[in-house]
Amino acid sequence: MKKQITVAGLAALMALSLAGCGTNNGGGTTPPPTTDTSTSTDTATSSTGYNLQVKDVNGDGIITVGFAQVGAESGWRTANTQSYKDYFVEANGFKLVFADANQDPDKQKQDVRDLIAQGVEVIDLAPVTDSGWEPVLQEAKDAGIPVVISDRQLSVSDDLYLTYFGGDMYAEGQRVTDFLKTYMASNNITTANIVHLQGTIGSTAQIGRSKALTEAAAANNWNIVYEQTGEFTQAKGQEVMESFLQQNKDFNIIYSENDDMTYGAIAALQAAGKDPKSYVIVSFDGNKSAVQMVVDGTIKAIGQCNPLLGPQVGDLIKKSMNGEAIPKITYSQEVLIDSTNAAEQLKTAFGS
Ligand code: GZL
Repeated sequence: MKKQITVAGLAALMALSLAGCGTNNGGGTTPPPTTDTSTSTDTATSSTGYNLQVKDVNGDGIITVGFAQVGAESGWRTANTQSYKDYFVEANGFKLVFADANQDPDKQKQDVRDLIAQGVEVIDLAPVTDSGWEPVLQEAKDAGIPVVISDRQLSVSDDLYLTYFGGDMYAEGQRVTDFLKTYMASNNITTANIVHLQGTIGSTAQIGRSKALTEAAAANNWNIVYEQTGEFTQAKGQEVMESFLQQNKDFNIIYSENDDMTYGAIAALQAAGKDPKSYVIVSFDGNKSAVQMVVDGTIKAIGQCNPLLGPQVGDLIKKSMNGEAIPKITYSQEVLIDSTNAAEQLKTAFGS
Protein backbone atom coordinates (compact mmCIF):
# COMPACT_ATOMS: atom_id res chain seq x y z
CA MET A 1 0.00 0.00 0.00
CA LYS A 2 2.86 2.38 0.68
CA LYS A 3 4.45 4.01 -2.37
CA GLN A 4 7.72 5.83 -2.82
CA ILE A 5 7.32 9.58 -2.82
CA THR A 6 8.42 11.79 -5.71
CA VAL A 7 10.33 14.97 -4.90
CA ALA A 8 7.44 17.08 -6.19
CA GLY A 9 5.08 14.97 -4.16
CA LEU A 10 7.14 15.52 -1.04
CA ALA A 11 7.02 19.27 -1.49
CA ALA A 12 3.25 19.17 -2.01
CA LEU A 13 2.77 16.88 0.91
CA MET A 14 4.93 18.84 3.28
CA ALA A 15 2.92 21.94 2.37
CA LEU A 16 -0.30 19.98 2.88
CA SER A 17 0.63 18.30 6.11
CA LEU A 18 2.15 21.49 7.54
CA ALA A 19 -0.95 23.41 6.44
CA GLY A 20 -3.22 20.65 7.69
CA CYS A 21 -1.55 20.27 11.05
CA GLY A 22 -1.14 23.97 11.60
CA THR A 23 -4.67 24.92 10.57
CA ASN A 24 -7.54 25.17 12.97
CA ASN A 25 -10.38 25.49 10.45
CA GLY A 26 -12.94 26.50 13.03
CA GLY A 27 -13.36 22.96 14.23
CA GLY A 28 -11.41 21.09 16.92
CA THR A 29 -8.12 22.28 18.33
CA THR A 30 -4.86 22.58 16.46
CA PRO A 31 -2.86 19.39 16.86
CA PRO A 32 0.23 19.52 19.06
CA PRO A 33 3.10 21.27 17.27
CA THR A 34 5.77 18.84 16.28
CA THR A 35 8.99 19.07 14.32
CA ASP A 36 8.93 15.71 12.61
CA THR A 37 7.25 15.38 9.20
CA SER A 38 7.12 11.92 7.74
CA THR A 39 5.06 11.14 4.68
CA SER A 40 5.02 8.63 1.89
CA THR A 41 2.50 8.60 -0.91
CA ASP A 42 1.63 8.81 -4.58
CA THR A 43 0.31 12.29 -5.32
CA ALA A 44 -2.40 11.59 -7.91
CA THR A 45 -5.46 9.52 -7.02
CA SER A 46 -6.37 8.96 -10.69
CA SER A 47 -3.09 7.16 -11.32
CA THR A 48 -4.18 4.52 -8.80
CA GLY A 49 -7.39 3.64 -10.71
CA TYR A 50 -9.57 5.33 -8.10
CA ASN A 51 -11.59 8.02 -9.83
CA LEU A 52 -14.29 8.86 -7.28
CA GLN A 53 -14.37 12.47 -6.12
CA VAL A 54 -16.33 13.87 -3.17
CA LYS A 55 -19.47 15.61 -4.47
CA ASP A 56 -22.50 17.37 -2.96
CA VAL A 57 -24.74 14.73 -4.55
CA ASN A 58 -28.03 15.99 -3.13
CA GLY A 59 -27.16 19.64 -3.84
CA ASP A 60 -27.95 20.84 -0.31
CA GLY A 61 -24.64 22.70 -0.02
CA ILE A 62 -23.59 20.38 2.81
CA ILE A 63 -21.35 17.30 2.58
CA THR A 64 -22.75 14.45 4.67
CA VAL A 65 -19.86 12.46 6.15
CA GLY A 66 -20.49 8.96 7.48
CA PHE A 67 -17.87 8.29 10.17
CA ALA A 68 -17.32 4.61 11.02
CA GLN A 69 -15.43 4.90 14.32
CA VAL A 70 -13.57 2.09 16.16
CA GLY A 71 -15.24 2.53 19.55
CA ALA A 72 -14.58 4.40 22.81
CA GLU A 73 -11.76 2.31 24.29
CA SER A 74 -9.18 4.94 25.12
CA GLY A 75 -8.37 8.56 25.80
CA TRP A 76 -6.98 8.74 22.28
CA ARG A 77 -10.30 7.57 20.85
CA THR A 78 -12.29 10.06 22.92
CA ALA A 79 -10.14 12.93 21.62
CA ASN A 80 -10.33 11.56 18.07
CA THR A 81 -14.15 11.36 18.13
CA GLN A 82 -14.42 14.86 19.60
CA SER A 83 -12.11 16.20 16.89
CA TYR A 84 -14.56 14.92 14.25
CA LYS A 85 -17.66 16.14 16.10
CA ASP A 86 -16.07 19.57 16.52
CA TYR A 87 -14.98 19.90 12.90
CA PHE A 88 -17.71 18.25 10.80
CA VAL A 89 -20.40 20.84 11.52
CA GLU A 90 -22.66 22.92 9.28
CA ALA A 91 -20.49 26.03 9.83
CA ASN A 92 -17.71 24.15 8.02
CA GLY A 93 -20.04 22.82 5.32
CA PHE A 94 -20.50 19.35 6.76
CA LYS A 95 -22.97 17.08 8.51
CA LEU A 96 -21.66 14.08 10.52
CA VAL A 97 -23.40 10.70 10.70
CA PHE A 98 -21.58 8.79 13.44
CA ALA A 99 -21.33 5.00 13.89
CA ASP A 100 -19.52 3.37 16.85
CA ALA A 101 -18.30 -0.20 16.21
CA ASN A 102 -17.61 -0.84 19.90
CA GLN A 103 -14.29 -2.43 18.84
CA ASP A 104 -16.17 -5.14 16.89
CA PRO A 105 -14.75 -5.62 13.35
CA ASP A 106 -17.90 -7.40 12.10
CA LYS A 107 -20.22 -4.70 13.46
CA GLN A 108 -18.03 -2.08 11.81
CA LYS A 109 -18.47 -3.67 8.39
CA GLN A 110 -22.24 -3.54 8.94
CA ASP A 111 -21.90 0.09 10.09
CA VAL A 112 -20.28 0.94 6.75
CA ARG A 113 -23.00 -0.91 4.82
CA ASP A 114 -25.62 1.06 6.78
CA LEU A 115 -23.86 4.33 5.89
CA ILE A 116 -23.88 3.32 2.22
CA ALA A 117 -27.62 2.56 2.45
CA GLN A 118 -28.20 5.99 4.05
CA GLY A 119 -26.61 7.60 1.01
CA VAL A 120 -23.92 9.61 2.78
CA GLU A 121 -21.70 11.56 0.41
CA VAL A 122 -18.34 10.38 1.77
CA ILE A 123 -17.35 7.74 4.33
CA ASP A 124 -14.49 8.12 6.79
CA LEU A 125 -13.41 4.73 8.12
CA ALA A 126 -11.14 4.22 11.14
CA PRO A 127 -10.83 0.42 10.88
CA VAL A 128 -10.79 -1.70 14.06
CA THR A 129 -8.66 -4.30 12.28
CA ASP A 130 -7.19 -4.42 8.81
CA SER A 131 -8.61 -7.60 7.28
CA GLY A 132 -11.70 -8.49 5.23
CA TRP A 133 -12.49 -4.98 4.01
CA GLU A 134 -12.29 -5.48 0.22
CA PRO A 135 -15.98 -6.44 -0.33
CA VAL A 136 -17.35 -3.54 1.72
CA LEU A 137 -15.02 -1.02 0.11
CA GLN A 138 -16.03 -2.32 -3.32
CA GLU A 139 -19.70 -1.85 -2.37
CA ALA A 140 -18.99 1.77 -1.41
CA LYS A 141 -17.12 2.29 -4.68
CA ASP A 142 -19.97 0.74 -6.68
CA ALA A 143 -22.38 3.08 -4.85
CA GLY A 144 -20.21 6.04 -5.91
CA ILE A 145 -19.33 6.92 -2.30
CA PRO A 146 -15.65 7.86 -1.76
CA VAL A 147 -13.98 6.29 1.30
CA VAL A 148 -11.34 8.09 3.34
CA ILE A 149 -9.34 5.82 5.65
CA SER A 150 -8.10 7.56 8.79
CA ASP A 151 -6.26 6.67 12.00
CA ARG A 152 -5.45 3.01 11.20
CA GLN A 153 -4.45 1.93 7.71
CA LEU A 154 -5.76 -0.97 5.61
CA SER A 155 -3.71 -3.38 3.54
CA VAL A 156 -5.99 -3.10 0.51
CA SER A 157 -5.52 -2.11 -3.12
CA ASP A 158 -5.13 1.63 -3.71
CA ASP A 159 -8.14 1.59 -6.05
CA LEU A 160 -10.52 0.87 -3.16
CA TYR A 161 -10.16 4.13 -1.21
CA LEU A 162 -9.67 7.83 -1.83
CA THR A 163 -6.89 8.62 0.66
CA TYR A 164 -5.39 7.75 4.05
CA PHE A 165 -4.56 10.21 6.82
CA GLY A 166 -3.15 9.21 10.20
CA GLY A 167 -0.10 8.10 12.10
CA ASP A 168 2.73 5.95 10.76
CA MET A 169 2.59 3.37 13.53
CA TYR A 170 5.71 1.52 12.45
CA ALA A 171 7.67 4.80 12.54
CA GLU A 172 6.19 5.50 15.99
CA GLY A 173 7.46 2.12 17.15
CA GLN A 174 10.91 2.75 15.67
CA ARG A 175 11.16 6.07 17.54
CA VAL A 176 10.41 4.25 20.80
CA THR A 177 12.75 1.31 20.19
CA ASP A 178 15.53 3.72 19.16
CA PHE A 179 14.92 5.54 22.45
CA LEU A 180 15.13 2.25 24.38
CA LYS A 181 18.48 1.39 22.79
CA THR A 182 19.93 4.81 23.61
CA TYR A 183 18.45 4.87 27.12
CA MET A 184 19.86 1.43 27.94
CA ALA A 185 23.32 2.41 26.71
CA SER A 186 23.40 5.68 28.62
CA ASN A 187 22.17 4.01 31.82
CA ASN A 188 24.43 0.95 31.53
CA ILE A 189 21.47 -1.40 31.23
CA THR A 190 22.89 -4.48 29.52
CA THR A 191 19.87 -6.80 29.69
CA ALA A 192 16.39 -6.14 28.35
CA ASN A 193 13.61 -8.36 29.72
CA ILE A 194 10.52 -6.83 28.14
CA VAL A 195 6.82 -7.11 29.00
CA HIS A 196 4.97 -6.32 25.77
CA LEU A 197 1.38 -5.05 26.13
CA GLN A 198 -0.04 -5.20 22.62
CA GLY A 199 -2.99 -3.24 21.29
CA THR A 200 -5.96 -4.81 19.51
CA ILE A 201 -4.50 -7.68 17.51
CA GLY A 202 -4.80 -7.05 13.78
CA SER A 203 -5.15 -3.28 14.07
CA THR A 204 -2.41 -1.53 12.12
CA ALA A 205 -1.59 0.38 15.30
CA GLN A 206 -0.67 -2.93 16.93
CA ILE A 207 0.91 -4.38 13.80
CA GLY A 208 3.27 -1.43 13.25
CA ARG A 209 4.26 -0.90 16.89
CA SER A 210 4.77 -4.64 17.45
CA LYS A 211 6.81 -4.99 14.25
CA ALA A 212 9.20 -2.28 15.44
CA LEU A 213 9.70 -4.04 18.78
CA THR A 214 10.13 -7.49 17.24
CA GLU A 215 12.77 -6.18 14.86
CA ALA A 216 14.64 -4.21 17.55
CA ALA A 217 14.57 -7.18 19.94
CA ALA A 218 16.11 -9.42 17.28
CA ALA A 219 18.74 -6.82 16.35
CA ASN A 220 19.74 -6.06 19.95
CA ASN A 221 19.29 -9.46 21.60
CA TRP A 222 16.46 -8.23 23.82
CA ASN A 223 14.20 -10.76 25.55
CA ILE A 224 10.41 -10.42 25.29
CA VAL A 225 9.45 -12.28 28.45
CA TYR A 226 5.68 -11.74 28.14
CA GLU A 227 3.45 -10.63 25.28
CA GLN A 228 -0.31 -10.22 25.55
CA THR A 229 -2.99 -7.92 24.15
CA GLY A 230 -4.60 -5.43 26.48
CA GLU A 231 -7.08 -4.38 23.75
CA PHE A 232 -5.96 -0.74 24.16
CA THR A 233 -7.99 -0.46 27.41
CA GLN A 234 -6.83 0.44 30.94
CA ALA A 235 -8.80 -2.37 32.58
CA LYS A 236 -7.41 -5.07 30.31
CA GLY A 237 -3.91 -3.62 30.56
CA GLN A 238 -4.06 -3.89 34.35
CA GLU A 239 -5.45 -7.44 34.14
CA VAL A 240 -2.65 -8.56 31.81
CA MET A 241 0.04 -7.00 34.02
CA GLU A 242 -1.43 -8.55 37.18
CA SER A 243 -1.43 -11.94 35.51
CA PHE A 244 2.23 -11.56 34.50
CA LEU A 245 3.32 -10.39 37.98
CA GLN A 246 1.91 -13.59 39.47
CA GLN A 247 4.54 -15.51 37.45
CA ASN A 248 7.36 -13.80 39.40
CA LYS A 249 9.49 -13.55 36.25
CA ASP A 250 12.31 -11.01 35.97
CA PHE A 251 11.61 -7.96 33.84
CA ASN A 252 12.90 -4.40 33.63
CA ILE A 253 11.08 -2.88 30.64
CA ILE A 254 7.40 -2.43 29.79
CA TYR A 255 6.59 -1.66 26.13
CA SER A 256 2.92 -0.69 26.16
CA GLU A 257 1.18 0.14 22.88
CA ASN A 258 -1.04 2.88 24.33
CA ASP A 259 -1.30 5.12 27.40
CA ASP A 260 -4.48 3.51 28.72
CA MET A 261 -2.84 0.08 28.99
CA THR A 262 0.17 1.83 30.52
CA TYR A 263 -2.03 3.34 33.25
CA GLY A 264 -3.37 -0.16 33.94
CA ALA A 265 0.11 -1.66 34.10
CA ILE A 266 1.26 1.07 36.51
CA ALA A 267 -1.75 0.40 38.75
CA ALA A 268 -0.87 -3.30 38.79
CA LEU A 269 2.75 -2.55 39.74
CA GLN A 270 1.66 -0.25 42.56
CA ALA A 271 -0.87 -2.80 43.84
CA ALA A 272 2.00 -5.32 43.98
CA GLY A 273 4.09 -2.89 46.01
CA LYS A 274 6.48 -2.15 43.13
CA ASP A 275 7.72 1.35 42.20
CA PRO A 276 6.92 2.05 38.51
CA LYS A 277 9.88 4.44 38.35
CA SER A 278 12.26 1.53 38.90
CA TYR A 279 11.25 0.11 35.51
CA VAL A 280 11.75 1.48 31.98
CA ILE A 281 8.15 2.10 30.90
CA VAL A 282 7.51 3.29 27.36
CA SER A 283 4.11 4.03 25.88
CA PHE A 284 2.24 5.42 22.86
CA ASP A 285 -0.27 8.23 22.22
CA GLY A 286 0.60 11.24 24.41
CA ASN A 287 -2.48 11.92 26.54
CA LYS A 288 -1.89 14.87 28.88
CA SER A 289 -1.68 12.69 32.03
CA ALA A 290 0.80 10.35 30.35
CA VAL A 291 2.98 13.26 29.25
CA GLN A 292 2.87 14.50 32.86
CA MET A 293 4.18 11.07 33.89
CA VAL A 294 7.13 11.58 31.52
CA VAL A 295 7.83 14.88 33.29
CA ASP A 296 7.63 13.00 36.62
CA GLY A 297 9.87 10.15 35.37
CA THR A 298 7.23 7.41 35.78
CA ILE A 299 7.08 6.89 32.00
CA LYS A 300 10.42 7.24 30.23
CA ALA A 301 9.14 7.95 26.69
CA ILE A 302 5.97 8.10 24.57
CA GLY A 303 5.63 7.53 20.84
CA GLN A 304 3.31 10.44 20.07
CA CYS A 305 0.19 9.60 18.06
CA ASN A 306 -2.02 12.56 17.14
CA PRO A 307 -5.81 11.95 17.52
CA LEU A 308 -6.93 15.39 16.36
CA LEU A 309 -7.46 14.31 12.75
CA GLY A 310 -10.79 16.02 11.99
CA PRO A 311 -9.50 19.26 10.40
CA GLN A 312 -6.91 17.48 8.26
CA VAL A 313 -9.42 14.88 7.01
CA GLY A 314 -11.83 17.73 6.29
CA ASP A 315 -9.09 19.51 4.34
CA LEU A 316 -8.51 16.44 2.17
CA ILE A 317 -12.26 16.06 1.53
CA LYS A 318 -12.48 19.71 0.47
CA LYS A 319 -9.50 19.30 -1.85
CA SER A 320 -11.18 16.27 -3.44
CA MET A 321 -14.38 18.30 -3.93
CA ASN A 322 -12.34 21.00 -5.66
CA GLY A 323 -10.86 18.45 -8.04
CA GLU A 324 -7.37 18.83 -6.61
CA ALA A 325 -5.01 15.84 -6.73
CA ILE A 326 -4.72 14.66 -3.14
CA PRO A 327 -2.03 12.37 -1.71
CA LYS A 328 -2.89 8.68 -1.46
CA ILE A 329 -1.26 8.53 1.97
CA THR A 330 -0.42 11.38 4.35
CA TYR A 331 1.05 10.75 7.77
CA SER A 332 0.55 12.95 10.81
CA GLN A 333 3.50 14.89 12.14
CA GLU A 334 4.59 13.03 15.28
CA VAL A 335 7.62 12.98 17.58
CA LEU A 336 9.03 11.04 20.49
CA ILE A 337 8.19 12.57 23.85
CA ASP A 338 10.86 12.06 26.53
CA SER A 339 12.43 14.01 29.39
CA THR A 340 13.97 16.50 26.95
CA ASN A 341 10.68 17.83 25.53
CA ALA A 342 7.86 16.60 27.81
CA ALA A 343 7.39 19.92 29.63
CA GLU A 344 6.95 21.69 26.28
CA GLN A 345 4.70 18.96 24.83
CA LEU A 346 2.55 19.09 27.98
CA LYS A 347 1.32 22.55 26.90
CA THR A 348 -0.43 21.10 23.83
CA ALA A 349 -1.01 17.48 24.84
CA PHE A 350 -4.53 16.22 24.06
CA GLY A 351 -7.15 14.88 26.45
CA SER A 352 -6.87 14.74 30.23
C1 GZL B 1 -3.70 4.88 16.89
C2 GZL B 1 -5.05 4.42 17.39
C3 GZL B 1 -4.89 3.62 18.63
C4 GZL B 1 -4.34 4.40 19.81
C5 GZL B 1 -5.08 3.80 20.94
O1 GZL B 1 -3.87 5.64 15.73
O2 GZL B 1 -5.69 3.62 16.41
O3 GZL B 1 -6.19 3.16 19.02
O4 GZL B 1 -2.95 4.29 19.93
C6 GZL B 1 -6.47 3.67 20.34
O5 GZL B 1 -5.10 4.55 22.12
O6 GZL B 1 -7.26 2.83 21.09
